Amino acid sequence: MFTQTITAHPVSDFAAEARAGLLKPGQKELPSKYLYDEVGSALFEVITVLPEYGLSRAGVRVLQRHVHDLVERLPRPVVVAELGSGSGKKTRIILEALVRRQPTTYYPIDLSRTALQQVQRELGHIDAVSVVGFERAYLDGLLEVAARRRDGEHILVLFLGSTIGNFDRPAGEEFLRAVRNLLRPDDCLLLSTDLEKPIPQLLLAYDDPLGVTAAFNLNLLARINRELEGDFDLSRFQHAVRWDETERRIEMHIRSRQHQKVHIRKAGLRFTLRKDETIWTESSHKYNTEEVLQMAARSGFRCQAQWLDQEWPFATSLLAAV
Ligand code: AVI
Repeated sequence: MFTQTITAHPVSDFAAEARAGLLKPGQKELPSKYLYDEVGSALFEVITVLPEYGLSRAGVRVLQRHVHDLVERLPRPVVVAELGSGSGKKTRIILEALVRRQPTTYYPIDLSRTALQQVQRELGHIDAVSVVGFERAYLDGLLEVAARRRDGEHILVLFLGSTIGNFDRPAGEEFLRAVRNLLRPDDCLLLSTDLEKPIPQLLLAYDDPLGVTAAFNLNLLARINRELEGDFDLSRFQHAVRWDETERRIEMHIRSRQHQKVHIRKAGLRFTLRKDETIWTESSHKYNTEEVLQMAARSGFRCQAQWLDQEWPFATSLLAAV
């Protein structure tokens, strides 16, 4: 076993991004990446086991059923880079199958040090797997993985959990293209996408009766209070979820229950919210299988296989760089 973390010291731009989003004319916004501090990541882990949120279990089922087919289709030798480190459950399925074929280096790439530490605890004990975490933005980390590749070695990039759904569609495609540009022909991308399903089912998945997703969302305001000396009174806000039919996405918002003023000292920001005004915190786009193939082709990949979950419509696609 070998584990290592390559750390970065990025200048915190949380204050600047929060300020820009909250000063936006029209719809106020906060970037969804800030949902994942230590509290947010722990709440997200709970979301993944909620009965109403079938997405994570679908991703696990697809891998459990098809991992041998997946491993057979990979070029060799291959190192594994993961964009976002997740809980390690899905990655474990892949790494355990892969090490039967070859010792494997696994590079989780995540801005969250806590997430990297967790994945190292979870996966660092698999025999013949070396874990080298990169505390970086996805593309910066992947660039470093590519720079470390030895002659003849291929890269398998994992982008699981339908994280691509949190990008707007054009930005998601742009991101896939940027990933492709860091790869060589025959390197692979394993891409998971949540598929369209009945709207009431989706609304419940993002507004669960236990209120875990609400807590996950409102934690963003609590985080601003903790880290940026904000004075959000959480009792004056509520979680709100809507389906946008045109964009085919779930939107998560935080609705102001009343007219109120907020001060965020470290962002140098004072602003007002009207009653029922919302702050948009996340989008979660839903796809169809054909659209995933087209998006992949336009970004420089050919689809080698696409595996589906029937219980909770969900696709995991193995894409090879052309
Ligand atoms: C991480 N991401 C794919 C989740 C999603 O479904 O969009 C985040 C999430 N937000 C609320 N529940 C889950």
